[in-house]
Amino acid sequence: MSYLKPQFRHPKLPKNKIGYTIKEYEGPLSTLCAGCGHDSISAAIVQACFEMSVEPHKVAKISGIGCSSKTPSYFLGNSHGFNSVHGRMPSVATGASMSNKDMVYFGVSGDGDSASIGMGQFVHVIRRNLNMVYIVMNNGCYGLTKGQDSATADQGSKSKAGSINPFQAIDLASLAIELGAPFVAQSFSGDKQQLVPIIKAAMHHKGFAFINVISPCVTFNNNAGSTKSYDYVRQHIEATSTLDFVPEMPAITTKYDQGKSTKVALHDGSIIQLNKLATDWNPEDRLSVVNALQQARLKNEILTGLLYVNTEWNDLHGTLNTCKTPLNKLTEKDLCPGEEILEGINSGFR
Ligand SMILES: Cc1ncc(C[n+]2csc(CCOP(=O)(O)OP(=O)(O)O)c2C)c(N)n1
Ligand code: SF4
Repeated sequence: MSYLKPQFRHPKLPKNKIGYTIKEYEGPLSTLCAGCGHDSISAAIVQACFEMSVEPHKVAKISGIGCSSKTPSYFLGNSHGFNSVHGRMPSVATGASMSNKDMVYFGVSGDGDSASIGMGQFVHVIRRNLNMVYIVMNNGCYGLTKGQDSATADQGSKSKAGSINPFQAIDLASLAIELGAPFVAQSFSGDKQQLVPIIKAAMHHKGFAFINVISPCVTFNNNAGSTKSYDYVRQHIEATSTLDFVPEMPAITTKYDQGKSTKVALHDGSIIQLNKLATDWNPEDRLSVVNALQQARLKNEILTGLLYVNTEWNDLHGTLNTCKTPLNKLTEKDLCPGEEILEGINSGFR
């Protein structure tokens, strides 16, 4: 295997709205195992950022620890990144976002990173509705430490070593919906066609956007008996919808109706166009989504697509009424506005 990524690209690669080719969004060669689902998710993030014409320096990638958390080293090489501590990505993302709300924040985590050591951080970042895209690359095991079962491994599933998992699985998508996450999607690393528009919609959603992506670990959890293997997922996947994302259109307020299609308008006028496949499911009704997820679980199916969306909720900046200007853009005059103004502020507290 070569450890040098070829630099050559076709000279006529298509350019996006800001004049960049996809090369500007790629990163160095991945050192993950060949065939790891995580690399496909990285490729989907690169594609989504290219298509959204986001300026790479306006993106921050923050991760915890694990093979999944290593991936930000291999995509968006011109963006900011912070590979933090196991399970602590959300608090680092919160700090970064509080100091600069003008960036797109990608939080990248694994099922071990989010559903065990980082569970406390996961639930609280949802509760606070931080404006970020939170991606869990979910392989049902701790890949980096050689494949121990994680808390999302399904009860009864078999590890490569042959042991049966006796514990119930934590369903991160259901949990996120229960906790009030305003955007929850689920996908499969092998389905770029579905994943790319989901990531684009999540980037434009103002508030917490959670994407649980089933991402097989080819080295430790791709065996018969695993419910996170490529074969199992391909046989049990069930899409709620197909979707398309249309950025910055004039606001359309059409509501969901009898037909098979739903349009969801985001804050900036962008549109998520959903073509419903599941009949008894409404992505804007929490109860309907919880029901659909439970039904799927009973049938051992993995429901994918944009599961739930609510565009009405205040994100953390809105709730706290934070300063509009990124802290690094504040001048000395902004920070020390003078005695008179300080006196006015102080008297407001008396
Ligand atoms: C505080 C701490 N505890 C334990 C570990 C060991 N450790 C490293 S990665 C990992 C789990 C990774 O699993 P997951 O988040 O699912 O990522 P994957 O490697 O499967 O993508 C663990 C337990 C650590 N690095 N730090
Ligand atoms: S050990 Fe598993 S999760 Fe880690 S890089 Fe290899 S295939 Fe991917």
